[in-house]
Amino acid sequence: MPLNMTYKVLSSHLVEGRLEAGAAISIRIDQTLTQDATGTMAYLQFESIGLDRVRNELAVSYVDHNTVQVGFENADDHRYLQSVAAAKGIVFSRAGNGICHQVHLERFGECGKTLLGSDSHTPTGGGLGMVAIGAGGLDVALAMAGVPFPMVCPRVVEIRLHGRLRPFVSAKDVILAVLEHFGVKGNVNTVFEYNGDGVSTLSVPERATICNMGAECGVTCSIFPSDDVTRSFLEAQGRAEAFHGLCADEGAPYDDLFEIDLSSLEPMAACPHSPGNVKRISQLAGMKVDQVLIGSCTNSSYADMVKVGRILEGRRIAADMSLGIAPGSRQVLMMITRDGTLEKMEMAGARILESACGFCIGNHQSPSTDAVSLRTNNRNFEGRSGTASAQVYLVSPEVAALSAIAGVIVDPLAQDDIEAPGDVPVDSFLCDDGMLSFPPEDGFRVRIIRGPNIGQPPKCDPMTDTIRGEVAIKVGDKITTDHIMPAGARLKYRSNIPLYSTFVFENVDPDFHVRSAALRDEGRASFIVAGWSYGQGSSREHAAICPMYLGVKAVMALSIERIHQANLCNFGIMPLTIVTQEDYDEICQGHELVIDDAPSQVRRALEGGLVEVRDLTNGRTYGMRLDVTAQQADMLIRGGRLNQIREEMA
Ligand code: MIC
Ligand code: SF4
Repeated sequence: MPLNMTYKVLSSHLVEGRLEAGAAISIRIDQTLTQDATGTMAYLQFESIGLDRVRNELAVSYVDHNTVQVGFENADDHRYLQSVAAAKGIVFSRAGNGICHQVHLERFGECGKTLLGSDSHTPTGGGLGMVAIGAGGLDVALAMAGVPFPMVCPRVVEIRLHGRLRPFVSAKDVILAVLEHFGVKGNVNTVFEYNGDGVSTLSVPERATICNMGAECGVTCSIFPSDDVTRSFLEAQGRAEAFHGLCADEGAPYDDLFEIDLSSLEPMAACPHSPGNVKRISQLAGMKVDQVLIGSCTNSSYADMVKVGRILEGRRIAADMSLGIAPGSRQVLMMITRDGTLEKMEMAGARILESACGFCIGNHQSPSTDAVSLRTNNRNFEGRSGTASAQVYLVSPEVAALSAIAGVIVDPLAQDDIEAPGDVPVDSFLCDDGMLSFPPEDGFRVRIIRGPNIGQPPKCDPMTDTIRGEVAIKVGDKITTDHIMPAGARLKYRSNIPLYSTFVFENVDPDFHVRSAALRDEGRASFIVAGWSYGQGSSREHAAICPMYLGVKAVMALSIERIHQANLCNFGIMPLTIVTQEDYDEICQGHELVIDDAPSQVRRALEGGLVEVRDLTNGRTYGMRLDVTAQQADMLIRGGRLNQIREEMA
C-alpha cells in the first residue's frame, strides 16, 4: 500500500499500536532536544529515573531561552545543565551558540529520523524531513531513557504547493496563509505534509520556517520531503551523511488536501493577539510602528539576515524607531560578520541582540506602552512581549526591515523604488562547533553542580476515591500557556516550583494561587474551568506542574490542546472535556464540585463512559468526557507519569 512520508517515518519507528489515525501508538525516538527553560526540570526528572547515561541516539541540551542573567538564577541553571549533560552523555550547546531549533537544523537534524523536543517549535526539524514533535520535559526525559513516546496516530493533511513565490513574498507568508485557512484550534493529532512542484523552489530554512509555525495551528508536526535541496543544504553544512531521501509514494492516501499557489500569495501579518488573526499587509500599510524585532526560531537564518541587510543597506531607520536584530545562531552571526551584512545593519541603526530567544519570550526588549511592535517570530499572545498594552504584529523579515526604515508598515508590493533582496544561495556554511561540548565517556566522574535555584520536581499523590473541592478559576477561550504560566520576567524561576507557582495565572487573576493553595491546605481540590482550546502555545510542563503543586485536580474545558493535555496527565491532573456549551455556562467560579469513585470513573471512561461531576452549588450533574489512553488513565490514578514509571521500573 502506498504510504505518505509521515507514515513512512512512523512505521519505521513504531513500537506499539497500529498506524490508523486516532489509534494510540508509541514510537522510538532517535534524537531529543531540550532548552534551558524546560531543560532543568527535564534533567531533574531524568536523574530521578536513576539511569547513568541517556539511551537514545543523540540528546542535545541547548541554552538559549534565558540568557539575560539578572540575578544568579539563570547562571545557576546553565551550570547545572552543563554539568548534568557531561555526566549523562548529552551534547551541550552553550549560551551564545544560538536558538535550539536553528542550531539543531544546522548541526544535528537528520532526514527520516524522529526528534522529540521539550519545546513546541521542535517541528522546525520537519524542514529536513524529520518527524519532529514538541512535548513536555518529562516525555523528553523518558525518551532519553529509551522509553517509547506514546502519541495518537495522526491524520495527515496534504498541503500541495504550486508555482514560486514572488519577490518580497516569503516563507512566513506561506505559513500565514496556512494559519488563515486552518486557524489556531481544531487541528490536534494532525500532521501537515507538504508536497507539490512548489516544494523544490523553497530552501531548507524556508521549509523550516513553515514547519516551525505549524505549531501555532496546534498540529503534531509538519514535514517536507528530503530532496536535492535538502541534500545540498546538508552538504553545505558539511553533513552529507545526514541525508536520506524521503518522499510520499505515488497515490499515497491523505485525510485532507489544501492547495496553495505560491505565486498568488502576498505579504501578510498576524495581527494582535493571535497568530491566526491574519490580514494582508496591503490592509495595514501606513500604520505607525514603534519597534521592529527580527529573529527567533522562525526567521533568523543566514538567508533571512542577508535579505534584511540588503534592504537596510545605505538606509537609516526612522528617527523614533527601535530596531533589534537577533541572528539565530553563532554560525549565522559569524557568517554575517564575515560577509559585511552585520555592518549594513549597524550602519542603518539596528541594535544587534544576542543569538537567543530573548525578545520572543518577552525576556527583554519589551515595547513601550501601547506601542505597535512588528516582529518576525511566531507568537503574539497578549502580554507575551512583556507589555500588556502593546500590539504585536507578526510579519516576514522583508516587511519588518522595510517598515523599520519607513516608521510605518510598508507593503513591499506597492513600492517600485526598492529592489527585492533576491535569493541567497550558500555553497558552504561556516561550521565551527567550538561552542558545543561533547560528553566524556567517563561521565560518572563529573560532579553535578546545583545552586540554590535548583529544586526538585514536586511529588504528586495518587488519585483519591472522592475528589471534592472548588472551581478556583473560570476562564474563557484560547487560554495559552503564557496566560497560565507567564515566562518573560518570571522565567528564571523555572527550576523553583514553590516560587514559580505563585505566578500561575498572574496576568489573568493574580489571587488565583492564594485561593488554590488555601484550598489545598484545607485538604480540598481546586478545579480550573475553561472554554475552547485551553493550553495553546508552548510545551511548558510548568503549566501543569505548578497547578498540580497548588492542588489542582482537574481541568474542565470545552477543548484542551494536545501537548498541554499530555502534560496534565503526566502530572496527575484530569483533562476533562465539557460536553455542552450549556454545562460550561452553568459551572461558575466558587462552585463546590465532587467526583465520586474517581479511579473507577476514570477506568469506565476508557470504555466510552462519561465522568460524572456533581455540582453541589446548583444541584446539577455534568457528564464530562475523559479522552485519554489506557496508559494515561493509569498514570492519572497513580498520581502521574513519574510514579508510574518508577513503579514499572521497580
Ligand atoms: C515558547 O515559544 O513559548 C517557548 C518559550 O519556547 C516554549 C517553551 C517554554 O515555555 O519553555 C515552547 O514553545 O514550548
Ligand atoms: Fe525561543 Fe521564541 Fe522559538 Fe520559543 S518561539 S523557541 S521562545 S525563539
